Amino acid sequence: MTKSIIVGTAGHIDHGKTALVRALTGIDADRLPEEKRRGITIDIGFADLDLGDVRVGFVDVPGHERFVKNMLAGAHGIDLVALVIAADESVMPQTREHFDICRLLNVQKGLVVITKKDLVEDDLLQLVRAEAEELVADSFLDGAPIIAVSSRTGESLEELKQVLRKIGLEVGPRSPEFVTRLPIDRSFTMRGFGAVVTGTLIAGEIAEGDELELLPARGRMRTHSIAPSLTGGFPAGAMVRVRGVQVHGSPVKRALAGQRTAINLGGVEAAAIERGMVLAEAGRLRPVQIVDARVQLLADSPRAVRSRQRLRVHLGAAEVLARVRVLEETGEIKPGAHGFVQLRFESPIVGVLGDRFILRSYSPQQTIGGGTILDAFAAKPRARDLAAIRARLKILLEGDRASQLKQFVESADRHGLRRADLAARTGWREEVIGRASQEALESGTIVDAEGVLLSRAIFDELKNKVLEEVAKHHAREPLSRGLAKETLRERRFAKAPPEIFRGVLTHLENEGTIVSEKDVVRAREHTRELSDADARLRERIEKIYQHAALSAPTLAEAFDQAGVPGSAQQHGRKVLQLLIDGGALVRVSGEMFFHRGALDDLIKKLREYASRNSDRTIDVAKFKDLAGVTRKYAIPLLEHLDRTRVTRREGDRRIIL
Ligand SMILES: Nc1nc2c(ncn2[C@@H]2O[C@H](COP(=O)(O)OP(=O)(O)O)[C@@H](O)[C@H]2O)c(=O)[nH]1
Ligand SMILES: [Mg+2]
Repeated sequence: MTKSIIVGTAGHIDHGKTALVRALTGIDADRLPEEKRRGITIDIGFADLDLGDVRVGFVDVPGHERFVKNMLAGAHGIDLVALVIAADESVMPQTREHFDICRLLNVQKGLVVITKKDLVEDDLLQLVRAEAEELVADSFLDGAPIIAVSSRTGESLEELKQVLRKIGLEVGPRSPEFVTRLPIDRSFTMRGFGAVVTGTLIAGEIAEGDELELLPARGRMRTHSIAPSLTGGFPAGAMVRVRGVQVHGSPVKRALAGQRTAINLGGVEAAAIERGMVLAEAGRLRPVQIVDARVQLLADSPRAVRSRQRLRVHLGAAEVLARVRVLEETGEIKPGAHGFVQLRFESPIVGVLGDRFILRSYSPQQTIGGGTILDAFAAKPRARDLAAIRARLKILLEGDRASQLKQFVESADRHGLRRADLAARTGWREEVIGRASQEALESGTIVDAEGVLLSRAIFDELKNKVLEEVAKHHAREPLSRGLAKETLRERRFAKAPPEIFRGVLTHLENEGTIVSEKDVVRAREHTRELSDADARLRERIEKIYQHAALSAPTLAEAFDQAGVPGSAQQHGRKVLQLLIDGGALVRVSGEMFFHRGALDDLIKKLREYASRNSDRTIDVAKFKDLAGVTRKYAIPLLEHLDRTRVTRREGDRRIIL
């Protein structure tokens, strides 16, 4: 199988990057008319080279300092860097800046190509080689091949290809643990096809027919229906359909992680798509605006980073302005130092835990450092919480997946996190989230409440709150069956997802500390112990209704007969409720109650009546006769029978079921 790798050029302007790519591939990566006219690279360009078992996609970048932002749009997803140094000029400012950028983006491998070998004598070439070695010492390129070539004469190009092939074979596969993501570096309309976007597929796969999400949505795009509260108020992305996929200029069924990819999209106009947007597996990633990160400043950064500074952040193919809040006590991060910061972006970005970015000063535009996103759903920090925030960010930076997941769950506090929320923070695929949460659950530090993960400490706190509320309720209302679940939810779980409420209750029930009965919960040991007086009152009320049968008294009459004084009506109602809860009395409407026995007799009579009448129907007059009640009772009784499906109304008659 052929392996696909992406090689980015890097280096100072006019050092022969584009010429090198052309000499290797035969393709002129300077595709813009302005580039051809001026003879310089302005934007990233692409070419590809077949080396048998390795297929190289080149991203050729501009070297001019004014176009570093364009260089960054191409540099983010590369496997290898070809750091180009012209033999006649040696190391120059953008050689250093591009190299710094590669280090900050955590590029892992590469090589140094000394170009224009034909222009210099051997001793000068040795000097340039020495300078190159010095530049890359103690970096990822320390010990990497340094090859001198001439794109003009073709000298050593074959050797370079073989070295590229060899390093290419050493490049590890892209991690299969992340959801599909393609930062878009170009979009255009192709006549007859519609919108086409290109980019480096940094994770996952994209196949013809896939439904993907384009984020962040802008303008009038048809957006995905996710609750805005989940995205910090932004619409999530726009849904788009993959009409076709190309890799290295040929149509393929599916593109794989690590390939330069062109995608023909349906459902969106090219004009609505901007460089920096992201094409991703639908429903997994979300646009965000406040991000906690760790940053590293270059030793020769012209400035420190301080709170309130406005910086340019290059993330994926995007460049977005952000305001910094330094989370270190000193309030600043000095050149050469690292530290934690919060970035407040001026427009939404798409980023997850571990994403690398580059920081450039607002004006003049200079690369000052780079960083790693840790929490893409950060909250505004309070000064007194800074130490705790840093401790937390340190775990996100250094911890394993289970501890990172636990950190996210803990900071979600009482709201807990669903798996989709974790995907939006990490970009992890479902299985990875499953494994990490399994591990965290087994360690007992988090709890799964019906699919919502929350910290064990919060869960226990909620459990205690429930027990407390239930106990208080029993103390206040000893005659009540229990506390209405709805009241409990409103009181303690108003802002939490319903799963957490249900999860806490289920947990307490399984433990056997509470019992849930229909719409109420009670403590397991709660019994409604009646005083002798109340037990006798209950008996009296029941008798009154039993004797009255279908000529039921009003509540006032019943209380009167039972000897409940006006001042004890509240108490009388509670005792009455016991009869209702126990099933002896039935509320037929409002304050009209009947004894269960009387209703059962009535139903029996109705059924006998039905068996004597072939049409099984009865009208109100007949019903009054049969039941021996007045109209005042007949209508509520019939409506009750309709509701309980003993009868069914049909016009002014009832069918006895
Ligand atoms: N003599 C010589 N000239 C070269 C070589 N490679 C590039 N050049 C010239 O150097 C100039 C800049 O090359 P270009 O590829 O555009 O540089 P880039 O800005 O790094 O992309 C062009 O005029 C090239 O023809 C080389 O190996 N030998
Ligand atoms: Mg060029």
